Amino acid sequence: MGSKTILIVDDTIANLDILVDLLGQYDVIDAVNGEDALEIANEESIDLILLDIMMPEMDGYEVCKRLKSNEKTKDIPVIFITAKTDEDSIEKAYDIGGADYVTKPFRPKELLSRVKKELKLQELMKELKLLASTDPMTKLYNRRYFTNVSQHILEIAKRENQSLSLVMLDIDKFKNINDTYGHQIGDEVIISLANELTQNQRKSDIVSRYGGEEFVVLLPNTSLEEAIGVAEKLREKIDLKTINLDNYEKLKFTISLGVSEVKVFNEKNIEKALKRADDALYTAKESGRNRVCF
Ligand code: GH3
Ligand code: MG
Ligand code: MG
Ligand code: MG
Repeated sequence: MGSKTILIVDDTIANLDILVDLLGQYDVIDAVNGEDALEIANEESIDLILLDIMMPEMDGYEVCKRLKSNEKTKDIPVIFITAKTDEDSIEKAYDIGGADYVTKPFRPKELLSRVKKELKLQELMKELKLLASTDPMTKLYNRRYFTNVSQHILEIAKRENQSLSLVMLDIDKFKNINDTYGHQIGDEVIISLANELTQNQRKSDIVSRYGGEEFVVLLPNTSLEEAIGVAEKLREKIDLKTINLDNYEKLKFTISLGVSEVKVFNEKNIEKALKRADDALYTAKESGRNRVCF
């Protein structure tokens, strides 16, 4: 699980001291005002925030609102810790996305237990997100995640005035591989292709398993010509690759690829570009396989 980092925000130094002491088993960072807290949350990797409400300049509610409206900090759980005990304050805290609410003077063991519970929930949430976004066999992003994130990447491309391209690829005559060597070897072929795809990607590229033996790579800041180059390199790499089976047999396979560029300023999502890549992939299959079309 690794060491967890907790950000404590309170304008009263004495309160900070008590909390830092109490949470000694964790890595603790403290902040005496909202501005500093927001900056730290944005720059450091924070697992949980303990947030005072009554602070000069920016109060805890405002800090929480800003945390929740920032993509980078919106998932950090916030436990309010405050002298405000009225119902309306509590309701408001939860309404704006607070995870828990503890009143001062707090009971140390209770607060520690709530902190532990929140960190545990956060851990489970991360696990769930990973499960929901990846394909267990290849560890690549699944189609659902790909569709979500592609929208986000298209918006960045628009904003930064950058090109955006797609490569769709499919293993050639994969049914033959399954029929000849069995499903399990077929799985190994899919996994080894997935590994090649991730090894050859740039950090910003999104590689996803789109279907059974079909993959899509989204290439930010990449023109059609450049994407064709990427696709051709991949095709060659796989063409030259040999998989050594346990029985010393050697297995070779090829892929066909379709490339398209997203019309960043004319298309609302990547659907049309996916269709063009799919059509190009079909052409690659029809014209003999083991080739790149666009
Ligand atoms: P083509 O060159 O036209 O693509 O021929 P193909 O035989 O590869 O045809 P197609 O793409 O339609 O076939 C895909 C096959 O992949 C069918 C399915 O049984 C198999 N398949 C899909 N997912 C998996 C998987 O996870 N593991 C294995 N072993 N096989 C899979
Ligand atoms: Mg205060
Ligand atoms: Mg195929
Ligand atoms: Mg297929």
